[in-house]
Amino acid sequence: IAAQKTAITSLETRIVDCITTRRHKLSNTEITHQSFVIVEATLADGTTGWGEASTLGGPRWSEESVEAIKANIDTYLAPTLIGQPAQAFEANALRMKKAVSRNTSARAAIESALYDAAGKSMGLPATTFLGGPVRDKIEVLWALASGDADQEIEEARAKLAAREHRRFKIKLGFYEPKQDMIRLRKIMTSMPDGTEMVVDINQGWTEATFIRYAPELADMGIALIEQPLRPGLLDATARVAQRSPIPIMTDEAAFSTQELVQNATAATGSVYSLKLVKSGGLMEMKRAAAVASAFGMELYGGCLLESGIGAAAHLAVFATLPQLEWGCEHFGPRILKNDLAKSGLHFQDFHIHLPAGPGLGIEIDRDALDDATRKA
Ligand code: MUC
Ligand code: MG
Repeated sequence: IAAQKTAITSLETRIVDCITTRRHKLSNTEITHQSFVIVEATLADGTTGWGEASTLGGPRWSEESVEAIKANIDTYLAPTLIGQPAQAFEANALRMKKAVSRNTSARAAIESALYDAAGKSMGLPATTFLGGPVRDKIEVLWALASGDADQEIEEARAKLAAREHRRFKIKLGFYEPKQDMIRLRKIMTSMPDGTEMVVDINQGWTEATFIRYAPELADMGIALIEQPLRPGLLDATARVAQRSPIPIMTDEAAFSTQELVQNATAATGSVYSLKLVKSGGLMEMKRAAAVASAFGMELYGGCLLESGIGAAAHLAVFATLPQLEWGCEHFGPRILKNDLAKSGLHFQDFHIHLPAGPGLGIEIDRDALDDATRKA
């Protein structure tokens, strides 16, 4: 009977374009809006659940574009799930894997919507299906990425004053390293002593550039270096990690858990950034966390500038992890002019709080969603 009540009756998709509060620059792309595919799952008892597939700069940060995600969900993924019980999470994940290869963002969005819908239908938070929470708030950092040091200093100071963020991530690699060092030093000398700063190079450096500039990063007290080299450069990244005085975080180099194992075995880094867009689902992201931990890596709760919908799905998993040494970076809801969730997510005292309530615990802002929906 429970299965009938929670049978999936539809999986509706829409593309949304959400304007950001400022330009966000990465080594290989820049954005002034975030595009997502929003999935609305409806169950036989009328319950609905929400999921979000995030992209960054079109099919640039990863190979999926919103147009492809929507087409692949509508044509190949949704039809395999209609009639299945929403809470048959493993079986549904297998069905999706059988229907498409990779398409991780698309599969993760559907899985989020099913956790949300099943949870709401049963009156349980999504975390219950993932082992239950072991924390109810997570330290959350903010990313500085306008490329203008004065603006970045002002932005960081405002976040500190509002007690929203006290750890920052800065994007490097869109300028020459020399220029980036000047920019970074200016920012670091303007921050309170001990401010934790992560640098994300998004594959922008070579091994030689790394060897040349890592001592400067160490001198500035940088806490963590994210994805300095291109994915696939296992040997070079391992050499870099071995000589680096600062821990290296693996991001784009490890989407699948197999890629994570290859990187961990090659010792390319000692921290792993968890993202739904990489793992392809909530369960798989939790498994990736276990694999990384088993290799002795520390964990970082990564993002792809998701709205409150995607952030809540990540938080449901992050809250249940035995370890999450580096906290998370789900500042996405705050960099959108209009977040797609109107309640549930709460930023306070440098932390993001786990939404309470059934499913993902958020309420959708239908006006914001309709306004952002791309017209055909
Ligand atoms: C990335 O590579 O980490 C996440 C935060 C941010 O500023 O960019 C993204 C992608
Ligand atoms: Mg990154």
